[in-house]
Amino acid sequence: MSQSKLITMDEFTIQETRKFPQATGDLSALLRDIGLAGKIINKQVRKAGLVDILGQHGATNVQGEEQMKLDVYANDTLINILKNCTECAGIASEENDDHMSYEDTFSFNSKYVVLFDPLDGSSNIDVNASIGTIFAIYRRVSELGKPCTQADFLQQGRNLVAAGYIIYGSSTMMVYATRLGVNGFTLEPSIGEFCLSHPNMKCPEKGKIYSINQGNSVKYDDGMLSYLSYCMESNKEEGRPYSQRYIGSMVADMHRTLIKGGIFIYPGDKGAPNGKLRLQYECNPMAFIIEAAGGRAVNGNGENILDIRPTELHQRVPVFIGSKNMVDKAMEFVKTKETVA
Ligand code: P6P
Repeated sequence: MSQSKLITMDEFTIQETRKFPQATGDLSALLRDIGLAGKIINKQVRKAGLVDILGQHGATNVQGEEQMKLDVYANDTLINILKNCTECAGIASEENDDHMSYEDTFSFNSKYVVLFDPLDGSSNIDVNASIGTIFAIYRRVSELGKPCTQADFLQQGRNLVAAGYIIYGSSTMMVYATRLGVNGFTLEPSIGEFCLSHPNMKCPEKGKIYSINQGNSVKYDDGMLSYLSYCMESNKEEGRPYSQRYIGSMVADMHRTLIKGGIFIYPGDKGAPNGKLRLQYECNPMAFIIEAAGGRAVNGNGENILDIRPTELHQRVPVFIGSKNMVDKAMEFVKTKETVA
C-alpha cells in the first residue's frame, strides 16, 4: 500500500466518530490506548527468547494456571496504560481474581470499563506460535463519580460497545468490532502505527475448516462425537471432507475463522460441562466480533453467547463460533436439551 493510501487507526476512528455528531471521541481514545498497550506488549513478544522473559513466572493465576512471564508483563502493561487513560473507570482481567476500580476522581467519572485476557494462548509462547490480547469494552452501569462496581463487569455481551483482539503473529494486527462493523489494522513497525489493512471484515457464511482439540474427544458426548464423524465424512452436500486446523491459541484460531470461514469449537465435556473458555473476556468479545462480521456464536444448547446472563467474572461457557451455516449444522448434532451455562 503506498504511503499516500495509509490510513492509521487513529485517523480511521476519527472518521468513524464524525459519522455521529453527538459522539465525543471517548471510545476512539480508549481504542487508541489499547492499541498503545498492544504495541508495548508486541515489543516484548517479538524479542521473547532473546531476553529473560520466556518461561514461567513461578506464580499461578486465579485460574490455577502457571503464569508465564509475558502474561504478567502484558497484564501489568494493560492495567497501567488504562489507568492513565481518561476513558477507563476500571478493568477486569483473566489474571486477576476480581475487578479493579481505578481510585482517582478522574476515573470515577470515566464512562467505560474494559475486560481483557492480556495474553491468550500464552502456553504457546515458548514454541513461537501466534498469541494474542483479547479485550471487551462496556459502558459502565454504575453511578458516575464513584468507583465502578462488579455489575459493570457482569454485563451480557449484547451490551458491548466494542470488542477486539491484537494478534502477535506473522504480523501484528489489531482487529476490533463496533456496531458499525469489523475492521483490521496491521502494525507498520517503521512508523509504529496500526494501519487499515482489512476494512469491513466479513466471516464467510460457509467454510471448510473445523477447529477443535480432538484429543479431548474421549470425553465428548454422543452428539459431539456424531458431529465430528460428520466433519470427517465426505459429506454429500459439500463434497470433499473438511480440513481440521487447531493452533491451541483462541486468538489465532478465531482470526483464521474470521478471515477464511469455518467453525471453532471448545465444547463442554463429561469432565467440564462448561468447557474451558471464559465468557466475559474470551467468548463474549469473540462472539461480538463474529456476529458483527455476519457469523454466529452459541453455547452447547444453541443459545446465543451474547445473550447469556453472566453470574461470575471467570465463568466458562461451551462455544461453537464461526460461519453461520457451519454453526447451525453443528447444532443439529450437538444441541443439548438442558441449559449448560
Ligand atoms: P486446549 C489457551 O490456553 C486457551 O485459553 C485458548 O487460547 C485456546 O483456544 C485453548 O485454551 C486451548 O485449550 O485444552 O486445547 O489446550
